[in-house]
Amino acid sequence: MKKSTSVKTSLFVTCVVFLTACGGGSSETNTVVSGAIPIGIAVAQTSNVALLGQEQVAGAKIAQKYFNDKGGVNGTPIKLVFQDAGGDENSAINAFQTLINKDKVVGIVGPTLSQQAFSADPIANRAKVPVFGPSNTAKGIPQIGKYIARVSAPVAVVAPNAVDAALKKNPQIKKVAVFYAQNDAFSKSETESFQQAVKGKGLELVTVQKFQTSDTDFQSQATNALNLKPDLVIISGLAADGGNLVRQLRELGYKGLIIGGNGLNTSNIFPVCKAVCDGVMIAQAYSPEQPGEVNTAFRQAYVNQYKTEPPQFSAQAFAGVQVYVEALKAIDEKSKISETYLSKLRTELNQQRLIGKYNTPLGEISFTPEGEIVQKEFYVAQIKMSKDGQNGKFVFLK
Ligand code: 1QQ
Repeated sequence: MKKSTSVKTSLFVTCVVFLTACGGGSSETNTVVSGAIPIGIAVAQTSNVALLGQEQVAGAKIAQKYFNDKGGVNGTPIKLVFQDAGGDENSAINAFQTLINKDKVVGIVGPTLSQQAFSADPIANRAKVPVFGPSNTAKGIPQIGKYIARVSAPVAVVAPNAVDAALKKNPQIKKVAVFYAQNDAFSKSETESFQQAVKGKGLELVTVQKFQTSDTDFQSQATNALNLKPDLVIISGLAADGGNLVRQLRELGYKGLIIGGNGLNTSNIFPVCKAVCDGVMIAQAYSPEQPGEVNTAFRQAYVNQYKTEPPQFSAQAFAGVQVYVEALKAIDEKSKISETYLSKLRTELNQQRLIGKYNTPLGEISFTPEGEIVQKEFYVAQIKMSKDGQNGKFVFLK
């Protein structure tokens, strides 16, 4: 045992001194992690998408403190390395490349949008660096490659719950108008799931209206839809556009139920639609009431810091970091991480993470061999705003 370790160490030294002797690009990863174990977080810290991404930063940071306080990876702390993935594909690609090549992380949690994941994930996959999509819910994410998994349940599993809940609230619903952002992969995927659910319930899909995530004026689409007298509107877009669309539908006199998709799943839409955010229903892959020990600690830490209940995107980012930590512990128990080449560690981490069961704030989760999350519990919440539109909260429906 000892002998093979010292052979490995001397090979490592040789590679560092004579980089080229170790053969091209792969030599870069013939290094070992010394000190705190770097995990990359590549989510949106700027652009409109930061309305969603800032909740992910919060969740990841709480996870870092929680697990390091508990001893990290068998005594070695983790160190989150943040690179801003912005709101578009290029920013996500740059963040991934920096994390992979410069920061030499063992794995990545990111990016925020599926639209970004379809461009950035193949880069990590080729570099053999594991990725957890923390909020990538479009169809096809784990199928991007062997190194791509997600902790965010797909739209096909989550979205239909909101349609069921809307029908429970108002069994008279017959006509449904659907809106979606046609320049966003997640929105296109989610609207498919919503439209299927609507048809599956025998409801009439009276119109499908398209917009762009960069739009601020929805008058023509909203008017077109409202002329058809829908009694349910379903929106698949992101926070800023989605919030504006909700507001304009109400300003045009729409009184029926509105379902917002996952892109509206943040209190950061409250300043956009203010009082008329009230009543919007959104399916959830997380509930603050989840009774497990880890969620209780996560919830407490979040409430202490932010004075409000933790949102789904924070819980999912926490779960991504958690699974890495627990998988790293399992690896380290078999052979010391501090003596394992980074390239080998990344591959082992990719395999190990898919094997375990994890008690996370999302409840117990595990993964299919392809990297799809297996999660048991889903919820639906409805936004409740104060009369003046200054404060709001997500009320979970029974
Ligand atoms: C995706 C999403 C986003 C709305 C999460 C922030 O679900 O892009 O897949």
